[in-house]
Amino acid sequence: MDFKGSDTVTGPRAEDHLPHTARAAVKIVIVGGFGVGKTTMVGSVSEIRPLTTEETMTQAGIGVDDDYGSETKTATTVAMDFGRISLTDQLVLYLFGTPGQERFWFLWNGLFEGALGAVVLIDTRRLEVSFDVIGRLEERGVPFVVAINDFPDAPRYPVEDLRAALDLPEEIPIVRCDARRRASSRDTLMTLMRFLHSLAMTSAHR
Ligand SMILES: Nc1nc2c(ncn2[C@@H]2O[C@H](COP(=O)(O)OP(=O)(O)OP(=O)(O)O)[C@@H](O)[C@H]2O)c(=O)[nH]1
Ligand SMILES: [Mg+2]
Repeated sequence: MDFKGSDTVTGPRAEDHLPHTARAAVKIVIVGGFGVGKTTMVGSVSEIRPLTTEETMTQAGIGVDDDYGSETKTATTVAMDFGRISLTDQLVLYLFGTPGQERFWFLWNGLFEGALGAVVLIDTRRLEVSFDVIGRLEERGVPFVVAINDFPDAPRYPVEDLRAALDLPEEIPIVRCDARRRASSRDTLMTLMRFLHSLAMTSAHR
């Protein structure tokens, strides 16, 4: 029977297969406020075609949604982003991007389940939203690094000023990144993995 309009289901592509050398798979979440570049980061770094759940922002959402930047941004994540990257031959990260609009934040709990660590993306034009984001990670005990996604018209504060403003302890890494660039997003994930490794080493020696 012909199902009119249904998509053709194709088999996995060669690049969808896990490298046969892969030994460990880790779940990482990419969090942050509305429009900070979470979907962009998952998309730039993923080696498989990322799964996105973006919906067009409607007029109805304006005023209900955080409407910052809605003149230029036309789509928003309503459930999650998903991607995958092999950081080394042996280590594979599964990336889950959260929705940024506060009305979808109830989904975060499920997304945090089993996550080894998180990247908090921040936009220095709207630092205040990061307090809630960081608070939620702290509540759930998910270790994180902070990545400043540099937008062209965003103020460039020294990292130490941002650390003080966000009230972050010395050991939490803060990096600058451009979520649109694969190398930059990959470096951010490397920083997170190094941080998680150092935490594991510290607790092993206690
Ligand atoms: N200049 C610049 N623009 C960026 C960067 N990252 C993302 N953008 C742009 O910012 C907009 C928002 O990016 P998204 O990836 O949709 O942000 P998001 O955090 O997933 O948004 P929500 O899911 O709605 O919370 C897009 O138009 C991107 O092209 C960046 O590093 N620099
Ligand atoms: Mg998104």
